Amino acid sequence: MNVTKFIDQTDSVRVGRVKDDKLIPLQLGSSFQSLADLLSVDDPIAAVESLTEESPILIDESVRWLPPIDNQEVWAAGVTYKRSQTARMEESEAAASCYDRVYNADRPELFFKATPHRVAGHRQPLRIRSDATWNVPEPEITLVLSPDLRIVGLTVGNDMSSRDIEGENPLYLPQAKCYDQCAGLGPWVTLFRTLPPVSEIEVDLKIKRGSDIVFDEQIAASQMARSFEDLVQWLGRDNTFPTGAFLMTGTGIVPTSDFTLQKDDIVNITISGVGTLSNPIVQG
Ligand code: DO4
Ligand code: MG
Repeated sequence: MNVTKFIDQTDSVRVGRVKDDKLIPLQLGSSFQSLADLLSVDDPIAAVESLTEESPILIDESVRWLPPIDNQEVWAAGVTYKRSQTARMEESEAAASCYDRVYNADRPELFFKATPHRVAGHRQPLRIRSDATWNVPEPEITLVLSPDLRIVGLTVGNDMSSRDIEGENPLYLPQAKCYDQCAGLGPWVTLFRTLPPVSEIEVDLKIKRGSDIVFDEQIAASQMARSFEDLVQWLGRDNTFPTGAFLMTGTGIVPTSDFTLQKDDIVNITISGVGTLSNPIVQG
């Protein structure tokens, strides 16, 4: 089951359920006042099914998607795939041993990625920093966590990164990662009672420039060096999330060092069993 947020014809923010090619507005009531409320209960699927549905809208270009987030924090894990480890070690001699050690350590790299106002939804622009020259999207399976840190669903995540800033000095990581429009989430949250086996999940990144596809690569989630559950238990150590959280689980796809994202590129990220998140890129 897929649930999301969008803006309706009266310019109101709504919660909806996506079924095939239809977006079905849901009537929230006193028990559930937001999407985050639905994601917080023991059985979010049953909670969504209990809501009154309005007339379905045919999904076309006119749908105004919003990211499926309310006031949760967005966190991210890093260096969870071999490819990320080698790319970071190439990018920065100074930090190479940090990345090498974290890949093999018990404790993962976890960092604060974004507050909701820095997050873009489906078809909304993502930003390249005006002071950055080497930028990439990072396509990441993103865990949707309830306040008690159960994984209630998955969404598609884009952890936009400025590799020149990150590579200059590892202490610049928060600036390379966290700025306006630095995170993509959506188009919806796919709710699961039982998550699909990791062996069945694939991540696909395609970057379009004009009419050309200038980057096209896939990675199997089974290449991840850590489990989702392990990342979540580290995130939850002495750290509470009263309204839940989103956790990006790291990238296994990093373009070669001669590639940088450009203004007007379109980044399409597909996670099998979830959907495709598409964002145009802006700069300055
Ligand atoms: O330490 C750098 C960031 C790593 C990251 O974002 C990733 O591996 O996805
Ligand atoms: Mg990342």
